[in-house]
Amino acid sequence: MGDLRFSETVSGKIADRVLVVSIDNPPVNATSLSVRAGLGAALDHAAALDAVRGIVITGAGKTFVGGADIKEFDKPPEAPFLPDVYLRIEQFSKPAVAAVNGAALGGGCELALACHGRVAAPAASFGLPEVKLGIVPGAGGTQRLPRLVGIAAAAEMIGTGRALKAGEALGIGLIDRITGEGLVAEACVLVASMADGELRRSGALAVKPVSDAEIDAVGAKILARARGQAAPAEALRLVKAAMTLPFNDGLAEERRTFLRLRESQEAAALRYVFFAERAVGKVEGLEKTTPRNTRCVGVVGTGLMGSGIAVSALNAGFQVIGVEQSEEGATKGYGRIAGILDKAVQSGRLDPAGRDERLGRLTVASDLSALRDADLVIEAVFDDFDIKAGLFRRLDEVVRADAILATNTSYLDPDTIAAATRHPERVVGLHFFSPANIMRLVEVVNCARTETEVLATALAFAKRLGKLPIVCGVTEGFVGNRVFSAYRREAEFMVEEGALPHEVDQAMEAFGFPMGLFAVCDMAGLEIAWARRKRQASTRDPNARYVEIADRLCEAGRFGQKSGRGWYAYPEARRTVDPDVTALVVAERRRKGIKPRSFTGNEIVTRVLTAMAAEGRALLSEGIATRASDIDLVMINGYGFPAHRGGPMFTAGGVDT
Ligand code: T1G
Repeated sequence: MGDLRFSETVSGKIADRVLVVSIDNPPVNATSLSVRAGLGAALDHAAALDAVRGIVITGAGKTFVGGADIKEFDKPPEAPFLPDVYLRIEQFSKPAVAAVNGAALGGGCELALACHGRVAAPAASFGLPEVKLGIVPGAGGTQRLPRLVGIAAAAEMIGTGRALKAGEALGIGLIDRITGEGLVAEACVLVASMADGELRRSGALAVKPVSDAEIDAVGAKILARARGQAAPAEALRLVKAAMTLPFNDGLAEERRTFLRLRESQEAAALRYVFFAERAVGKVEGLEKTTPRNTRCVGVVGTGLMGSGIAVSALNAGFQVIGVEQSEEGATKGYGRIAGILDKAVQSGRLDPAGRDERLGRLTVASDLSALRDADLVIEAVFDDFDIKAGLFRRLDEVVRADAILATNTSYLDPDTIAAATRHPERVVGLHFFSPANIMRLVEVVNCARTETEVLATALAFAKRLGKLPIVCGVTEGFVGNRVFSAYRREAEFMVEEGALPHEVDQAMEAFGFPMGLFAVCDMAGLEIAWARRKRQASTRDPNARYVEIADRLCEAGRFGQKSGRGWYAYPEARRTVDPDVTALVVAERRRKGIKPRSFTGNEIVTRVLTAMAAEGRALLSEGIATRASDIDLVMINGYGFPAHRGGPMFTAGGVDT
């Protein structure tokens, strides 16, 4: 941008006696060493020129500054250090104004906070997402933000790591103004207006004290969601410390905490997850493939899964045609989808205009012929082979030759479903997770005959839904359910050997899972898995170890929460350890002549993780999964594996971090 070069990534130019500094460090203007050095040199330049009455700092491209360079976190920090550069900006004798053109996250938001004024474009956003990386802001965020916006707002923002849009940032006093036109020019005007006045240094502002009760109220929700992670609690502690510690002491304590957490296993795990998520879209063999254009999406079956899928597609701007077996079914399906949108309006996540606009792109018919112009058709009907194969055969007759057929099956073999059609090359698996309008994960199943362009189109479609698409091959249960089955198998082995179901669940919940395995099974219902086990009985390897406790439960009519009892009992819907289950387990051990033993929580967790990782390695060696990190992302985003543990493959140490 500018004709003045301060480093490889920082340049500037003087306009109307203001030094306009631009950070240009693709892809997200991260504050790597070159940026830190460049900002320092820009300050030197502005300080040396009397003609310069202030500086404006902005970012090149669509991002202001995406934060510190996360790739540098595995290396020792190098000077100039970010806190020092920002302290220089804050202490600068001439006004410094941030012209925030896009995302100002982490160190980017802290840069804006260190300036004496902040002007934002409407598309700008502000966030301190460090807790999502297992760390805390390390360049003044925990001490400057509370001084600017108040303790409670700062605690909420830093504790959750959520990004605020420009409007909300203006509302809480984080920025001074929003301008649609001439962002840098507006920032220069603000510099000029400050030039002769007292500069507003965030660090020097008084902190309005709040009661412990007020900050604990904000903290309670954050800590509950943290599930044992260290960073959110540390972030809250530092924000609270802003009320008692002098600014520089607060900065020093923040820096110590940041450097300590940066070395932690949790931070290493969350960094791994960050880059793993950015890798999912890079699929070997698809680099040069252009996805087909998808505008109109068909969803056959608008029950629990289908209605969620339809809402996801509507939220992403697609035209959606749902199909049910009857007029009555179609009316119900439409009602279910509209109901989900209504709930979003009630919770403030959507405005009525947005709902109406989405419903304007929705039709639910009772005849498959309504799908003749669909670009992509997803089936979400009952998970039965004959039903799905029959449906695909009929769809084959109805849809355009270039239309894609996707199956949402969880356990059936999509290759055999594809083989039921005349064009198996246009069949792909899109395995959503319930509720499909909420859950980020989609397993994109590359079937034996799936055409490359079809796979690329399915992947692009899932990305447009804002999902985390993980490409995998065909095997029973794909990646997620296969690894989850290994978890269930090992858990049942330990129950047979002496642990009780609630002990296993307690250990996994202490490890960070929101819910233990047996509680999850009760929530999902035990009868579907039972039916599958019975179907598989004739082909099961007689030499393979098989635990029959779950069968005994089902034979006793214990199908889980919906029947009021399963692995647990649910009086008043409260999960309760049931002595009948303990007795049933003891009887099964006695029947098999097993002498029970006790298990420590650590042993339970280790056995489960080892089994999951072993299954993961099998999936990699079979070529079902292409990256260990994909397996970890599936378990984190589909099965509650705590992200701050990195996933089964990461914890087993089988991955490159
Ligand atoms: N450092 C290094 N690389 C980064 C990066 C970062 N901060 N942010 C993104 N990338 C890479 C990413 O890996 C990908 O690479 C490419 O940029 C595009 O990313 C002191 C210590 C800014 C909203 O947590 O949220 O500041 O795959 O696909 O969808 O207190 O990136 O192309 O090779 O996500 O347009 C805090 C992280 C850091 C923000 C853009 N900051 N980034 O989204 O692109 S800690 C964050 C994002 C910190 C200070 C502390 C998003 C984005 P590749 P992308 P996008």
